Amino acid sequence: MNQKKEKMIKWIKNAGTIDVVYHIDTDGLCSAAQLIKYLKKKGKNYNLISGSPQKMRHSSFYYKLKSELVIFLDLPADHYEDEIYKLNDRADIVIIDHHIMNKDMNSETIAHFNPALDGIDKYCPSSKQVYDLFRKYDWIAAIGVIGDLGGKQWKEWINRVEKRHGLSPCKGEYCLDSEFAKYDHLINASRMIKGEEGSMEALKILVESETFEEFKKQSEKLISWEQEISSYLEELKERFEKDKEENKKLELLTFTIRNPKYSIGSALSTIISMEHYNKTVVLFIIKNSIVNVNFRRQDGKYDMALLAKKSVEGLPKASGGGHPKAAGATVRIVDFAEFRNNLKKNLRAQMKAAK
Ligand SMILES: [Mn+2]
Repeated sequence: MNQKKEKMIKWIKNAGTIDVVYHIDTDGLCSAAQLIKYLKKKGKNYNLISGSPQKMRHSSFYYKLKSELVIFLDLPADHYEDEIYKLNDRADIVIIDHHIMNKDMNSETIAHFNPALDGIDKYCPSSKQVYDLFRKYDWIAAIGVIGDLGGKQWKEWINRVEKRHGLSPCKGEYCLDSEFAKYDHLINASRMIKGEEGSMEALKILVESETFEEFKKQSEKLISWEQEISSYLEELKERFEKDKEENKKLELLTFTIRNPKYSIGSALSTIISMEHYNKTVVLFIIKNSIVNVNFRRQDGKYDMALLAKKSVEGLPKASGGGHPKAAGATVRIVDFAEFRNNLKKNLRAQMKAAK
């Protein structure tokens, strides 16, 4: 880890400009904020590029990366090794990510951080990985860790951070009762309402706030967005309880939403799955000719990343993956029926294997 860190610090020091590619969820934004603060302190120039596993599947995405050093945060760059190696011909690469590892990419010109490589044997969101590298903004890391549902594994650490900032210690299993969790909601809301522009706004506030107190004040402007999202989520939660489809044998709850007002798939599936802890929850969000799918299974009995990945196999222009408890997929509407069959088949296979 130290050698890798030294290499990264040296590359940062020598680079004229640095491309920072980050995932636009709370964990990705909190990872980016910590890194950007470091770059600013060092007087470095940087470009911010928001990424997602979907975007990274396309070669055209990599045209945007023009600097001699590219840092990927909370994005499974090792899953796109062909593109990464091509990019590596013209840039040094740092990958700080905690998705299930596909490949150890470490080399002379790539520094790859993943909990699986760094001797961390528990679920560890990227915000915490970045914090462990720079050790400066614990409150930002705590928001990111809770946002990525890492509160269960990092509760003692979060309690210490809370104490340092004069907050009372959270008690809930995932620390969702923490003061820091509120700011995860605010950050999420800005992305759900305004998309990339909203997440940029949240990132800007994180970067411009030196202390947690400052951030609390600055983020007040996001509150009205959060209120709008909260009531929309409430409305959809009620609709879910009324209209969900249940497959008892497969312990599966599914729900379809057409043209939602905001991009709420990830947040809604997390909320619902917490209330249906021992069920596999799958949301289908249909927009135009595309279906976005969110998979959740909070008791960890089945692997959602595997389920997502397997269920898109053989489907053109589809992708799927993520974490064991939370995953996502994208499929074309013309393949929706086949995808649903795959989903049931693969879930059945996992149940059988678990017995
Ligand atoms: Mn993450």
